[in-house]
Amino acid sequence: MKNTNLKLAIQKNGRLTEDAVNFLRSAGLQFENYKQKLFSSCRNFPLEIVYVRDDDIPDYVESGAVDLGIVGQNILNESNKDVKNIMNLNFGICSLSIAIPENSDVKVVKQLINARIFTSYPNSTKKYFKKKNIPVNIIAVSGSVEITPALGIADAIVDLVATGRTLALNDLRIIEKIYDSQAILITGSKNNLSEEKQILMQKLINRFKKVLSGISSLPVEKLII
Ligand code: PRT
Ligand code: ZN
Repeated sequence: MKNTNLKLAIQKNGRLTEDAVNFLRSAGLQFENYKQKLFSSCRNFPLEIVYVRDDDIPDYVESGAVDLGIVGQNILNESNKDVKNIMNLNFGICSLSIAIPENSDVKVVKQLINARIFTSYPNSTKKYFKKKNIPVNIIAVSGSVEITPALGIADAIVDLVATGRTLALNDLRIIEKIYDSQAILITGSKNNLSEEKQILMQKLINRFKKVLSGISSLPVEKLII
């Protein structure tokens, strides 16, 4: 039987999970505890919520494996997939920033010429320095980027910053912001959705818009009448 339910991917277990679940629930969607499952079906809307690694979400959305996804703008900027941002969701707020040791003599980014820059965001970093015409050595690592200056292997890092506590703990300071990021709702640019699914998606988007504008007062028992 053809499954006409919409599919929405969210992060399975990470910084965006709780906020994404709360957001969906505040839009009136009713679904079971997400922790034990890889997907949940909503009781009151033809929607399946799929729980995956955040890095995989743009791929699943681009290929049409899921119709919608909630992911950090940073992941999208880094992965360069053919998906579109439907709306900013106002959580997961952070920035991708360049940081240097507290005691560094560097005052402006231009002085980072030929510097060794460690990051988990090599594409965003490369793009930024290329645009600025500053040649640098970018070294990609998968995590714990903040430790690399103390190890003596990095002159600067490029990493996500939210409160700035992690940088401060590691005696690092921001010298420049590359971009701001927050959680966004995405869909595929080229997916051929059935008319039925398009209508459902529009209903869901309208509902999300109401939550974001703080005027959601619709009954939650039944979303489609
Ligand atoms: O397992 P999976 O691959 O799904 O998750 P992940 O480990 O790759 O990602 P996760 O859960 O750490 O982050 C998910 C998303 O949350 C990111 O892609 C961002 O969109 C968003 N986000 C918001 C953040 C932060 N704030 C953030 N502060 N992601 C990471 N950080 C890290 C940062 O890398 C640094 O290590 O927190 C540290 C800095 O935080 P502050 O508060 O000390 O500045
Ligand atoms: Zn990830």
